[in-house]
Amino acid sequence: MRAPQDSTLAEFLEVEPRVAAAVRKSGAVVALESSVIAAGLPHPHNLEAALRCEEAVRAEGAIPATVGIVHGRIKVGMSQAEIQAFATRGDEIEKASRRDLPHLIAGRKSGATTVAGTLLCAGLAGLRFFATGGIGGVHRGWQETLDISADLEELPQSPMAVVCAGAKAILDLPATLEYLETRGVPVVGFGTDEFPAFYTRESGLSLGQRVDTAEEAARLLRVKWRLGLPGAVVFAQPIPTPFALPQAELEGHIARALEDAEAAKIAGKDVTPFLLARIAESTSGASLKANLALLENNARLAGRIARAYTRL
Ligand code: PSU
Ligand code: MN
Repeated sequence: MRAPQDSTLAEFLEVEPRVAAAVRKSGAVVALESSVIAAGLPHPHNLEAALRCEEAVRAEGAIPATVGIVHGRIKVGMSQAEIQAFATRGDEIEKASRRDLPHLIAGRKSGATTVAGTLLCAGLAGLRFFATGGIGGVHRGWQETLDISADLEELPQSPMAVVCAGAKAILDLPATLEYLETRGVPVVGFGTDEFPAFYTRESGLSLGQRVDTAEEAARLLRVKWRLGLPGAVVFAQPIPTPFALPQAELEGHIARALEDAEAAKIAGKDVTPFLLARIAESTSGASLKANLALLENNARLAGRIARAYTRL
């Protein structure tokens, strides 16, 4: 892993001093994405989510580092003011996945990093742990569109523990798991035998790999990386039960969102933000609460796994 003090990288990469110190000392640092702030959630819930996630990581004794591109510089450990700006001016902030980095940095623009973008940027700074809500995946209808999230290409090459609540059922979840299997990315249920589907605890898709404690998760990570196997391990943790949404209701919302996207001819990088916004609108309050609860829960677990890893 290239260190942040690498002089070529320093031109583009700014690691917040406390984050850099923690990476050197214990390694118990948890990266958080900024796409969920700028595009995934409406104001002021996005700001609340971002701050609650950082706090949850701290409560576990780890250091949070929210990642984004600010005026052409990769920030690993965004300031409160920067997070606030992303939360309030989301429409001016571009989506930042792997392919967008040269364009954003060379143009001195700001970009909210997706899972793929965050894994890449956090990896440049030597981070090993990451929490998000849901990973991107293979889109329904991929046979026609070839729409497969760059997240699925980043996971096989980024040595990171990725804690999520599975992926939203707006995606083709069986195809998403097949793709990860092909690319050799372990998807491990945390306290579950099934791949969770973000708002719901179940998807009907069994995983065959499960851990129940942060210590078990840490041991699995150690084995993977000691073996020299590159890439991430996905820990899929179901949404806390009180916040889970009824499955049947959700399917209706998802079907309508997909129809709307097709009618409006949404394509490319706009597909996911469009679907997320539609689902958020149609499910209103309950889905927001659910979203915040699972984000915080995942940040907490990532903090706990990071700490457990340092104790091995
Ligand atoms: N899924 C969610 N919430 C999100 C995203 C996905 O439930 O906020 C965001 C993440 O940043 C993810 C990105 O990395 O969307 C995937 O976009 P795409 O499908 O265009 O790769
Ligand atoms: Mn896409």
